[in-house]
Amino acid sequence: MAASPASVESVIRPLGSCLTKLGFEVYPLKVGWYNSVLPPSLHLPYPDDTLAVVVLSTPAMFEQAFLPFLEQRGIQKPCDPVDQCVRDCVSTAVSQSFSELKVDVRYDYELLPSRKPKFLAQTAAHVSGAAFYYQQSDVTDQPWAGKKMFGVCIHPSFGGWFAIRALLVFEDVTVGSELVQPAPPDCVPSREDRIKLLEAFNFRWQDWSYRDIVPPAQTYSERQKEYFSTAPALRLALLRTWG
Ligand code: B12
Repeated sequence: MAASPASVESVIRPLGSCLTKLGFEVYPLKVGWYNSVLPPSLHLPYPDDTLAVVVLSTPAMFEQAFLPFLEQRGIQKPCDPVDQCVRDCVSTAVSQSFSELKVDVRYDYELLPSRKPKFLAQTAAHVSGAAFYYQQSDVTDQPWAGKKMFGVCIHPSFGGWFAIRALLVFEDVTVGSELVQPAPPDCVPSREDRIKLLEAFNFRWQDWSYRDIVPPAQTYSERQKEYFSTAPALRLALLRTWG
């Protein structure tokens, strides 16, 4: 595809129309927005104006994509079934919509030979405007006395009830000033709530409470919660009990 002002729309529209109905969301970004906040060892090896798209799963993905996927395909060991489903949905959308484009698809669970993640999902979500990434450094006068606290993204509609699944880099699509970087909505603006959020994410993520730091439009269903709170090694057995 030739670089043109229509490039962003002509990528986002077909991708969105395949993936939205399966419970995903897609957000465009420029590689330069991502690389500018990271050290060179974590850069994506593409020019700054290259178009990329970050893919999130919303609570609906479980019922709209995952359960039908299991029904049709069954369980293919040894891969994680949700990862398999996401891979299937994303690669089908990419090959149906962009058979002529070179697309570098990176999943959240993939590692480089250096053992670093293939992309930093939270940084990508933040710079695309999809979900604010609350990091330790976003809290003034920190109460944690030098302890490392992992950061967490919060989505304006789904709070913490979502996941960041993939980054697609459209290697030959260059975008110019028509793609303006949106600021992610700062839905946890106060210091007290940011402390509450980071403590819930780091110390008790299993109780789901960090996900409700803003009132969510939709949360995971009971069945989805049961699935994700089961240890990965026991999930296949759980799926079998669902028939
Ligand atoms: Co985890 N995990 N994880 N995880 N994990 C991910 C972070 C992710 C994104 C996976 C996903 O959605 N598919 C989610 C978080 C979703 C969200 O943010 N809303 C996730 C989750 C949900 C969890 C768990 C709740 C378990 C679960 O349900 N899956 C727990 C909770 C944490 C806990 O233990 N209490 C969990 C646990 C873990 C462990 C196993 C502990 C490790 C280590 C955690 C960590 O390092 N953050 C873990 C990993 C490794 C990951 C993974 C695969 C990579 C994260 C990583 O290594 N980052 C990601 C998926 C992915 O990204 N591919 C999921 C590298 C570090 C160095 O990055 O701290 O962000 P960083 O630092 C960079 C930024 O600060 C950036 O530069 C730094 C690098 O130099 N930067 C930026 C600098 N300045 C600026 C400025 C701005 C503005 C920005 C945007 C960035």
